[in-house]
Amino acid sequence: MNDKFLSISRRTRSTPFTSRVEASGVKAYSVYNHMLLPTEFVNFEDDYWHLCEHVQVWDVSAERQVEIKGPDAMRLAQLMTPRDISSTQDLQGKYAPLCNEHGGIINDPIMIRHSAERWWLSIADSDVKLWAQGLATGFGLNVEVFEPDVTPLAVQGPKAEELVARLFGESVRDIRFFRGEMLKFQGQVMYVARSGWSKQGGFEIYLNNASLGEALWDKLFELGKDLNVRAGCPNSIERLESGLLSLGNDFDDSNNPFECGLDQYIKLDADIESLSLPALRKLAGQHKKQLMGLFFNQKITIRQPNLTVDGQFVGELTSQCWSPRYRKQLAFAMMNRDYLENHSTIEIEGQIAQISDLHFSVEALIQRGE
Ligand code: THG
Repeated sequence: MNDKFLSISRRTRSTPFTSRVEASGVKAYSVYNHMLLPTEFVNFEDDYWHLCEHVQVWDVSAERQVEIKGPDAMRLAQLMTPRDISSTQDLQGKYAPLCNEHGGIINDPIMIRHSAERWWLSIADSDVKLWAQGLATGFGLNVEVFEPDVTPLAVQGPKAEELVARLFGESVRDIRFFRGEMLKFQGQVMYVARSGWSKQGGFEIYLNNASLGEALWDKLFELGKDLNVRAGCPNSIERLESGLLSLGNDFDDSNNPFECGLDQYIKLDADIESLSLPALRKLAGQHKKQLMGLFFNQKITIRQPNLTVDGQFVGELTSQCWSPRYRKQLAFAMMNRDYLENHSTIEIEGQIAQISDLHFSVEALIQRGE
């Protein structure tokens, strides 16, 4: 599909960093949570190599926060997810699927605990605020649910720690994965965590005062000049290589966490009040589909998402990219488990793909010299 222009209005929200993103030469946007999300700067491959070698600043404001505040905040947060979040520490984040009463996935946010009575859900692209408000009303909970003035800015790449340490001080080096600290920029105290939607390492700065957006961006670029800092964005090559899933692309509320390989984030025997756990206990092991990785030894753009063998539907392609590092075409596909039982390859448009888990067993790829 050719790229088309996007009409931007208050409904398609810009961010506190949009002026700087534009000045950095953004090539394309997506709309995510009704907000602009940059998707490309130089080009996917160039952006990819730069991310893997240097440091990038990403405007991920579109990862909106849904704040749950009040005496029943902990109860509502736990109702929403089948992950046991009872042991989460203050300023800790947990990646957790949110599921409905049938086990379907509503969203896959990072759930951040500020205190038992104050949680942020740092959401992927679906209207979690409405869902949470509906649950709060239905269950008669004493909470407020709203979207605060918070816009995450991610700093990602091997030199991210150095850049964030220059901005906030050496203490950031001690922050562990998915933990955070309250740190100060121009007198404003904000949440800074070691996280981000890449596996190149880095931090996310949850700016909580939109009027400081341009100053924060400019400071990072001033401090990062000799680190070759550039504007970037979640990169589809890096995220496929890293096995990071994208709601709306790879799965939606017609899928359950077992189908998506998110079993590890669910505790079926937990003694918790979770809306989806009763359904998920029944679904465990019964799922008919499984999200898998596919890789081809040659470049191929698959145009038809429905995968068939001898006229039979066996799966659906959900994401694909060319990996310049492994020189493979990578894809994710929601495959019928029947097919997976006795096949480890599939022929698509005349080319054979190996079927792997979501992490592409990258070491195995290298060892096999494929
Ligand atoms: N950062 C913040 N908010 C977000 C995202 C983010 N909201 C939308 C989207 N990304 C949510 N989805 C994910 C998916 C994966 C991860 C984070 C958010 C992730 N996963 C690690 C992994 O798969 O290895 C670790 C998960 C774990 O084991 O705890 O980081 O990126 N603020």
